[in-house]
Amino acid sequence: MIRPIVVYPDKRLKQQSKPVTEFDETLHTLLDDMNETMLASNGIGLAAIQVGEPLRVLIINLPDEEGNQHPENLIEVINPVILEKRGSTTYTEGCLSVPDYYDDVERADWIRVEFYDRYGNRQEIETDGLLAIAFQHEMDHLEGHLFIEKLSFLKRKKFEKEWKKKQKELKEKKKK
Ligand code: Y12
Ligand code: CO
Repeated sequence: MIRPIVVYPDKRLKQQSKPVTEFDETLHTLLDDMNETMLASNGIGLAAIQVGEPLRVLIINLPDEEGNQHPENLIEVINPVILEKRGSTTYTEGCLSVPDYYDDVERADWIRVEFYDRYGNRQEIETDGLLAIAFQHEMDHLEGHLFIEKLSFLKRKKFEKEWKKKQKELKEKKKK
């Protein structure tokens, strides 16, 4: 089932997500719904809080060179912890909870992460490039942080101004 995506500035996005304790059917349904929701919105990553569930759950599915996403590339990540990180890289990020806004964000270039799969099995991954960026972006959601918080003061001010203008325009359009 596709679930509605929580959009900025909804307060729920500031919530700290809680660890998963039960690797049961409810969790599996959440993961399946998140995947359906992410694919329907052309996303490559999604955290549970973005569908209103304050749990430490996220999914990532990076597209191939042709831009296609494959089910076998889906990574389901539960209770992740970054064990090690190195270097720095900058990438123009976007977020389904901040639609139609993209900006450069600096993050670690390489990370080692521990997490659990949907059955409660411990996993470890060492990764760099886009996958490392996606992990860090989605893990920020678990702490109640969005990529726009990493913008410079001036860029953030410009974003807020543009965002308010867009919301106003959308409101006016709905009235008609
Ligand atoms: C690198 C950078 C950021 C991430 C986090 C995951 N981000 C996304 O999945 C963003 C998806 C997104 C999709 C949009 O929709 C379309 O392109 C049709 C979009 O545009 C609108 O909503 C209008 C914005 C963001 C992982 C790796
Ligand atoms: Co996001």
